[in-house]
Amino acid sequence: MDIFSICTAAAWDIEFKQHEQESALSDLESGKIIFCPQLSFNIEPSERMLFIPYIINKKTKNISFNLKKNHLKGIKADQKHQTCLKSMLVRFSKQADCFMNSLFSQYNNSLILGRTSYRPVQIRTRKSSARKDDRRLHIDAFAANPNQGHRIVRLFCNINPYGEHRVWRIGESFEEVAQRFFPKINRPIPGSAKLLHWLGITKSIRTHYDHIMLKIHDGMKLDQDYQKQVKYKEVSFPPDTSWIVSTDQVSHAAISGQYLLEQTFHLPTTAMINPSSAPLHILEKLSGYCLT
Ligand SMILES: O=C(O)CCC(=O)C(=O)O
Ligand SMILES: [Fe+2]
Repeated sequence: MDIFSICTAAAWDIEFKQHEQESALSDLESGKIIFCPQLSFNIEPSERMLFIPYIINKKTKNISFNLKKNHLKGIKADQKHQTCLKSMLVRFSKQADCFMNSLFSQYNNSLILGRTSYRPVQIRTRKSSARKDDRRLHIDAFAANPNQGHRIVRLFCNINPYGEHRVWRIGESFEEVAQRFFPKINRPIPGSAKLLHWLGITKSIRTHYDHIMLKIHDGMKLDQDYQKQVKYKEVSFPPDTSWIVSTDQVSHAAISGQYLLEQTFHLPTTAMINPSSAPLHILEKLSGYCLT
């Protein structure tokens, strides 16, 4: 299977033809990366001061922004930088939202806008625990934020001002990942989901689906032999390009690059045109029971 589906859009407020929408949607759902080589984010001259890696709080991987709450998290900078970053992220988030709802209008506004993030740290030399190390192939699943069967769709935009590409690896298909890791996963301890939520460790109930996805995520990252032996393709995203990918489905690793914008969307599996390709359905087929 081709990894990429090319989208030639050159602006964020574009109207797509029906056949463009249909093929982008079917490609996204089947696990391709929708690559937009002409879709760039315009940095205002005053925003160039944000190209410094140390505005980030040491404990976090990136600076995240919640548009609804108008709240920045993970930043270590003065008020001037914070205000500037906020205004850049508001603009990016709104443009990304507009673009996604137009390209995937078949979802009828079911895409839920999630966090926006700014990633100013060089990935190649970033220090992190194995579980948090995105340089290892993984599918996305988050310990504190259960998805309860919702999909994770992300739009990335490389804004590196020095010509540096974002280099990723793309691993095997979700079916192959699931077949390899699912058989090793035990069922959650009865009552543990409620306890985790009660203790505030998870923000909502960790469903059986979330339990399995998290175990697959950790299993992939912590298995050194798997990381060394599994087949992958290396791909490279130049500055001033954007790409959209279902990161809960597509095995990916970010190898190098600096200065990236990212917008997360969530999508109920029921809103998909072909829900049988969703991790939820693939795992339900493997396990033989309902997971949410
Ligand atoms: O920062 C990147 O390039 C991607 C990291 C990653 O694994 C993700 O956002 O899901
Ligand atoms: Fe990821």
